[in-house]
Amino acid sequence: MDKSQVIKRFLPANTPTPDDQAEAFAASNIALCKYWGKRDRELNLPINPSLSVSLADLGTRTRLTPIEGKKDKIRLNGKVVNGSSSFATKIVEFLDLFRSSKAARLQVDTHNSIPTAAGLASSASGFAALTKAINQLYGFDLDPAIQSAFARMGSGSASRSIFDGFVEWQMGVREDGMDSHAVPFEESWPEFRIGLLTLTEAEKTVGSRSGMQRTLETAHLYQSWPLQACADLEKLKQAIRDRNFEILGQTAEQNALSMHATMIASWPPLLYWQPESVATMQRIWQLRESGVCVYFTMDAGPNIKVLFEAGQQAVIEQTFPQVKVVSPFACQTPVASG
Ligand code: 2P0
Repeated sequence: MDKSQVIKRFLPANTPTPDDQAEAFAASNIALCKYWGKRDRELNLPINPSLSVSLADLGTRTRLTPIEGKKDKIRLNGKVVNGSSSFATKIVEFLDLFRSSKAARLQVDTHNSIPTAAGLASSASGFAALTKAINQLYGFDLDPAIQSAFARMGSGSASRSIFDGFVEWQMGVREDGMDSHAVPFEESWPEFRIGLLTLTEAEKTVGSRSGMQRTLETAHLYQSWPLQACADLEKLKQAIRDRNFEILGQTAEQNALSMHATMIASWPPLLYWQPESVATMQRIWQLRESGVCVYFTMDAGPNIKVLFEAGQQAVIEQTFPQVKVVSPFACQTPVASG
């Protein structure tokens, strides 16, 4: 099914007059149960459900302003982006899903607060912020679950970045994918910490999109992945309900290593690890042996995200002086009663 057909069913027949400006922020997210493999590449429908936690104020802020002229203008972190670059093309193609060919072109100003060197994908927060900004600009007033399904069509992991805190991306079963969207959890976990470790600046040679497709097509080991992901999702949900950090950490670490096992078993092999990645994993396992409750997760790159609770922050900062510690739930203020 074509994504423009799916989206158009939820929009007014004529593109509404846009506001003078719209601006939205979406946080980046780190999956504790990973998304790896698609059952539909046009709509980015996943083979397995996933679960993530958002990265507080690390993410993307995007402003849309209608302009005169025939072409959209894109700026990334204050710098003009070449209109024929893949970055600009992806944004314009996404905007076109929501407006008629006669509608005003837009100035798109997008700022990432994610340290680019940390190798954190900005496509998740990027497409989520863009979806929210489009929703505001045209006054669509779409339900957040629908915004999540739309953001997914830009990039799968963007479906999760529509929400904050712990988030499940339900895989869904419908052909049009409209039941494949994220759902936020009520639970928060103020002591939860994620340590971002930038281990190497080495460029990755294979992106997630083609990497997951290669794994699906060539790794026999991949057959077991959906089963493992579904089991891990349930364990993680229970661990969040129980605030059981050990079970959460164990499950997240094993899930990430299992995903990497399927990548390594692909052909040509996909090994995102660098020597520094392996040394860091071993350092974390040593810390754990010595009684520190610390785990890790990794995405399609060489860098490591350390998982721990506030009580372990001093020892983590001592062990990894370059770590950037994120508190996913620290900014949440309790809702005033009465
Ligand atoms: C995740 N990753 O769950 C997994 C773990 C990378 C490894 O979601 O093709 O950029 O745009 O749907 O969302 C990265 O995949 O891929 C990703 P597309 P996306 O965070």
